[in-house]
Amino acid sequence: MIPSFTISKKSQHYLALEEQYGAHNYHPLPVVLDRGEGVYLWDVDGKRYYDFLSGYSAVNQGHCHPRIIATLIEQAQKLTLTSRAFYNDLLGEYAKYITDYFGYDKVLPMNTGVEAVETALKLCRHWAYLIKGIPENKAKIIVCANNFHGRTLNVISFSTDPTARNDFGPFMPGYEVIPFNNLSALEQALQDKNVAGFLVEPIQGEAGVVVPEEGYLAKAKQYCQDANVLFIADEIQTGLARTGKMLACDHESVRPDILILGKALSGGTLPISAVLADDEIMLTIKPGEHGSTYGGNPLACKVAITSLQVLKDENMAEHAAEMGILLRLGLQDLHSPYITTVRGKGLLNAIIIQHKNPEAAWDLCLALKENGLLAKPTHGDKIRFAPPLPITSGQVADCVEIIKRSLEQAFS
Ligand code: IF1
Repeated sequence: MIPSFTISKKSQHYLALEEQYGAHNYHPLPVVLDRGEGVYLWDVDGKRYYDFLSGYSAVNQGHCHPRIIATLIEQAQKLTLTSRAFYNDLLGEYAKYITDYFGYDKVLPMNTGVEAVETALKLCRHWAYLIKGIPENKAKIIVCANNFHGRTLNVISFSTDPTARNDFGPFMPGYEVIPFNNLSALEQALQDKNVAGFLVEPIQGEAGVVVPEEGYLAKAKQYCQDANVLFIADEIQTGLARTGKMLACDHESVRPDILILGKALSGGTLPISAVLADDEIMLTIKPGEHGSTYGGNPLACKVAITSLQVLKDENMAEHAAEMGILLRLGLQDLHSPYITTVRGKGLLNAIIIQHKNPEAAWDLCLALKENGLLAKPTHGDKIRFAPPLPITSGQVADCVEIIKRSLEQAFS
């Protein structure tokens, strides 16, 4: 059984405030955090934890990375927002930096991940009508079952998760859902001449870190190319060194036609997202056809440049690949009867818990919290293990030990 845990008076105060005055759209683990540094988080009582969620992969560089924070502070005291009604001295510099970094002609800067997904879908439809010549309002975009691309009404229109879409209708038409990691289903769907794009997560994060078979991405890209359909990669969670390469698509040398980034593009400091594409696609959107109040603001531009620089300067992709192997081996070597699967790439990993108690994954996360490691279940029986990328081999070993002890406590 999990050790009986108490919530301190101080923590209860914060939980009560959120309960009373905040929407109840989450069910967080009962821990109240007030400081983060590197791979660590501290709660209001000064207890230290390993962060094994990394803000859902928004904190790849580690909490409050000194170089990113220094840039944030310096620029925040100079100029934060001009709007796109005027030019500023950073958007052009950032646009050149990020397009050189990933090898695309242009970038369209947005804020949240789902805004970038919406932008990519609008670009895809525009390209379909203006370049490919699909009849007006006939463009179709293929997506995968168990996808997660955000929470807007358009994006949940193609979600297959009842919790994400029930009682939010009516939904946006123009999407076709096929099984993930199924090339014949994609080949079949691409027979339709009105297909404009294929939107896919290279690894399905929310679905529980579902890694497709080797070669899936490369073949999917080839099928799309043969059908004159845009391959759109949502790398919001898998990108920026998380899976052991700068992009998860790099594992198969796949170059998406439209690349979507978010989360760690700011190192966890503020919402920054980006859509990258070449001119044929990007220039279909003309002045006045798309925009955002904060998109491309000078503060975001400066922070994003530093966030990207840090990933390369500290070899975070290579390090994530090595630490991911250590973590998965450590978890497999536990030979726990309660862990049926250990899977992932780089430092995007998950375990699947098997136990008669339907709350087993939640109970394990409570035990992990008591033992100084923060993680959260996804879809019931899966627990994502995704620490910030600077984690050391010693810290990985320490965390495997914590997981071992917590399994014994939670399920003994
Ligand atoms: C929540 C999930 C993760 C994403 C991918 C787009 C977005 C996300 C691949 C939208 C965002 C976040 C959203 C947050 C929890 C978290 C999440 F559980 F929801 F699915 F990471 F797996 N594409 N994922 O993962 O980006 O608009 O949020 O910036 O909504 O609960 P956003």
